[in-house]
Amino acid sequence: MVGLILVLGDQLSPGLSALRQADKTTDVVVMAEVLGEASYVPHHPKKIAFCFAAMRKFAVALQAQGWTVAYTRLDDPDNSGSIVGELIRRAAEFGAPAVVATEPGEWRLIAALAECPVPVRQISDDRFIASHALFEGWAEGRKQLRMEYFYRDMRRLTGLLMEGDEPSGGQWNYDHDNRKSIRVMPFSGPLNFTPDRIVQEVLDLVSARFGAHFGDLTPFWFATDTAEAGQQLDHWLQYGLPFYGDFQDAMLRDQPFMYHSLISIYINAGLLNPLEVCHRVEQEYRAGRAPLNAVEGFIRQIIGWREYMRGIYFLSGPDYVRLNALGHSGDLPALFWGKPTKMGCMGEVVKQTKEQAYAHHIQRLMITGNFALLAGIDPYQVHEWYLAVYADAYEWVEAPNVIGMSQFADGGLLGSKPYVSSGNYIDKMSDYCGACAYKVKDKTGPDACPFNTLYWHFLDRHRDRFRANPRMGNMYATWDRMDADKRGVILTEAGAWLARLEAGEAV
Ligand code: FAD
Ligand code: DLZ
Ligand code: SF4
Repeated sequence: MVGLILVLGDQLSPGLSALRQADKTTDVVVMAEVLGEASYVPHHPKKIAFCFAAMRKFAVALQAQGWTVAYTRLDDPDNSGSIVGELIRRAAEFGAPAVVATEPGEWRLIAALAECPVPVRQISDDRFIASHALFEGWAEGRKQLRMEYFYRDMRRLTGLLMEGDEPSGGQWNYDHDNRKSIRVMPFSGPLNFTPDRIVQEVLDLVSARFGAHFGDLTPFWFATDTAEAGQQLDHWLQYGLPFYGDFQDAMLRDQPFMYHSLISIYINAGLLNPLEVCHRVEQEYRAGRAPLNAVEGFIRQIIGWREYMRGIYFLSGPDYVRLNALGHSGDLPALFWGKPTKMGCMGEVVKQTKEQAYAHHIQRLMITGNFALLAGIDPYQVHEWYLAVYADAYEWVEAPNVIGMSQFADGGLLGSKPYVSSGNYIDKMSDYCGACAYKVKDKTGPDACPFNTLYWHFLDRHRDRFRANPRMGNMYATWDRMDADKRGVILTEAGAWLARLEAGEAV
């Protein structure tokens, strides 16, 4: 009897659990480009193009291995527009009574498959190191779910950077070595792949159908299959990794990529395997080609943060994205969609996001995220923006990063204090302030950097929640020591600035 095997756009791994348990001689693989997935948030055109091109190439590779693939293109006349619709259609076409799917990375789709009239058996996605059961077991009974402790367990479990029972170099975490700023950028960034025929066809389609979405479709340079993604990894291991740790948090104008690996796009879609990537990175350390702070820093991001974020997402349930612990209700300002702003840092990161569907971690956390938090924007709107604009964004990883880490909307489940800063931090880590209409050194007055006044406004309006937080005591002590008149001026100026932002002024 024919069985259907669903492969989603972020499940492009030959070793996918649903494929492993299937029989190529009888089963049919279903893959579908559908409007529902491409537009439930207005995804960046580069992200849609990447997804469709990688799906088409994966389907070709499966066929070459002897699989029967029922592939629906977006413009196929019979396309029903949704994943469930395509399963119903293909079940009727092949006389298949049931479907097997690797569990999707989003509650929305898990629920849709559970309600599909053709029964769908959802099996676990074992491309991750920590299963749901492992994470639940780790979380059980803990008052606080701190990534650092989870990460140590992942090091022990995988044996990565371990010397027996001890961490390589004697320390678990070398983050304090990873905060250097930089003013000149010698590394030219990721490899650029010239679109081949398949990619070009997809670009034409995306341009015609999704041209109105925020973001530049071209130049399109992403890798779109495992071989190309592997080339990008090799390139970065050689030229980027050795410096990755030192300058991980640095930001420069017109340098969107710095020493970052650009592989989240490929790992999240299934083109690269996270554990294999970590073993390659460890090898660079063992061979003396990359320093420990870089290698540990990178491995922590993958087996620590990435796994931990997924654990939090599935532990917290479908309502997690609606959390709003700080009661923020401002609308997402138009400047997030590229409307003019006088803030150099925000203008730069949004421009780069529009061009590349990429921003590195500190840009996401300490520029756009920091700003949205200080300005009191509704976290759900912030979440939808991040999910739409970044090529690596899928809800299981995006939501905990945005709702939890960046917006503190989960009330501190994930982080012990909010990631907020004044302009001083941005000035230290970037060259943005030098080209800004505002003055980062001005604390008040017409030219004062908005981050400077908004920072105190945030602390002041959330005093009841954060005053007793031991990690924030110094900030409140500084605020309380300030002259009362000065505090009044700061709060008045911040309020007026926010009112102008809300009124749609190009502030
Ligand atoms: P590198 O700096 O080279 O890092 C190496 C790898 O570590 C990444 O490829 C990624 O797989 C992993 N990683 C690093 N940090 C994290 C993290 N916090 N959570 C999960 N994985 C991590 N990452 C996504 O993959 N998708 C998202 O939608 C996403 N949204 C984010 C939103 C916010 C507000 C913040 C602060 C972070 C977000 N991140 C997200 C995490 C991080 O910014 C990206 O993984 C990273 O920028 C990807 O670029 P890279 O591959 O060049 O990363
Ligand atoms: C992101 C995305 C897009 C843009 N389009 C499709 C699609 O047409 N078909 C598909 O199978 N998957 C797509 N995806 C990825 C899914 O949205 C993703 O599988 C879910 O969000 C779960 O992570
Ligand atoms: Fe951003 Fe303020 Fe610096 Fe301007 S001065 S770039 S607004 S931090």
